[in-house]
Amino acid sequence: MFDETIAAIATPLGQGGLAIIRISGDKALAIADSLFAPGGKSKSQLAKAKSHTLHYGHIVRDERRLDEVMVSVMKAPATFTREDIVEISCHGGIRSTKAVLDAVLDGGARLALPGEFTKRAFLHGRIDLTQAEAVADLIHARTDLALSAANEQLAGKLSQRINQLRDDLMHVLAHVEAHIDFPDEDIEPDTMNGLVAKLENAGRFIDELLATANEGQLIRRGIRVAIIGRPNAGKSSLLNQLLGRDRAIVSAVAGTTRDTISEEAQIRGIAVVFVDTAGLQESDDAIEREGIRRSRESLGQADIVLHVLDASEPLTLDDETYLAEFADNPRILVLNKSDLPNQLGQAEASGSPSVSVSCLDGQGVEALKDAIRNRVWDGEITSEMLEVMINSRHQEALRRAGASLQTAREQLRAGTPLDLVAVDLRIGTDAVGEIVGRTTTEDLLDSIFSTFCIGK
Ligand SMILES: Nc1nc2c(ncn2[C@@H]2O[C@H](COP(=O)(O)OP(=O)(O)OP(=O)(O)O)[C@@H](O)[C@H]2O)c(=O)[nH]1
Ligand SMILES: [Mg+2]
Repeated sequence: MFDETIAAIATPLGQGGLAIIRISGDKALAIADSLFAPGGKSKSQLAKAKSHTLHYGHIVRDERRLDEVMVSVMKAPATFTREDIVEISCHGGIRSTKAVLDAVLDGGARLALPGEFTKRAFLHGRIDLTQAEAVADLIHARTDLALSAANEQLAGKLSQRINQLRDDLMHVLAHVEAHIDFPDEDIEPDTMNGLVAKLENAGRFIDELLATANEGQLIRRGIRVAIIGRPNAGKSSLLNQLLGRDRAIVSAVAGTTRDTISEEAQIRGIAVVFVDTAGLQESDDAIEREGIRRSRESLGQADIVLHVLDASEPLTLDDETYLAEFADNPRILVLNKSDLPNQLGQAEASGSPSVSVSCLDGQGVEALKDAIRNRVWDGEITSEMLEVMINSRHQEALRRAGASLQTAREQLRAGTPLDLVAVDLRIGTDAVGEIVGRTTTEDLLDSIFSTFCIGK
């Protein structure tokens, strides 16, 4: 299918214990043999070796040893790309790894594009498109939940459901198309009811899948949480508490934090980027103004706002301004300094949950973590949920499919000519097929695989 043999360094660039150079394609074995001097007792060529075997030796170029290596030989078709694959494990130095890669490229391989190994695995039918995406999700997973979801998708849990859906739709389409050829024959009422029921089931199923989109985004991408409040309320102290380490400078001087500070933590299984801000008050100072601009910017990107109030003091005008300003944001009021006598009373803010904490001794911080988690996702995260977590590409395709299938269903009921019904049915079926990659375009594949790393 592909003429070119591709190669890339599959491990991160840098100094490490090992680095792996991956070669895939018809010439993989020949190229490796042209560079490989077997060591130890074995003198046999890699091309003659059994599949899935490991070989010790040296990479030699112009009679100069570049590196002492282990070479794995994996012959088509039982490989990741379904092509011959050779993987050279070198010492993980930047220079030596580059030298081995250069030798492989000069030997006739081409440098692989991002995700090109996985793309070949897809184009050769080894995995479908949702599984290819799961490979990227797996690499990028930042939490255990994201990892589990990626593993389920890689195992084909989502594919199975999508393929079943597509089969059902193909069945309806085949019926409808068969009757287009015999316009004198009406579809029997019973059959017609059966077809409409199938489309109704498909619509319900699509809605169920669509309902997992938010969770999917949340698990894969995590959320951003901005910490705001007037100077000295304890924003930086709260950041440090949530991270469990001393990240931001805390002091009794108002206006300590002038830049925005973002750090990621895992909160109840969700990746959360916390952004400590510099406050929002008017200022004449140029640096402070820039800090305020950045605070506003991070507020715009935040999924949740943590509004910190100093509960040891009565509510100030600034507090009230911010309370009013962020009334429409998903927010949690953090009543800080609970170790001191309360002067604030219960902060009034309709609909916003509030949590009392002390950043001095950590009291209430665990309850705040629960509140953050519940603000974005109230309910259990079950293992069934992790099995299907659609991403935004799947969501978009399912929406299109849902709309076309609904039209087709209404037309079918209304007795619209079947050739018209078939058009919408086909659009819907194709949209479902896009998810697993039965129907694709080069643009779609490019947009998916370009997000991969080189060597994957
Ligand atoms: N007693 C008590 N003091 C606290 C608590 N949290 C913070 N403080 C103190 O409040 C002062 C301000 O804390 P910061 O965390 O620097 O407050 P901030 O909101 O980041 O302040 P700016 O960066 O200046 O806007 C420091 O002296 C902290 O030690 C708390 O829960 N209890
Ligand atoms: Mg601060």
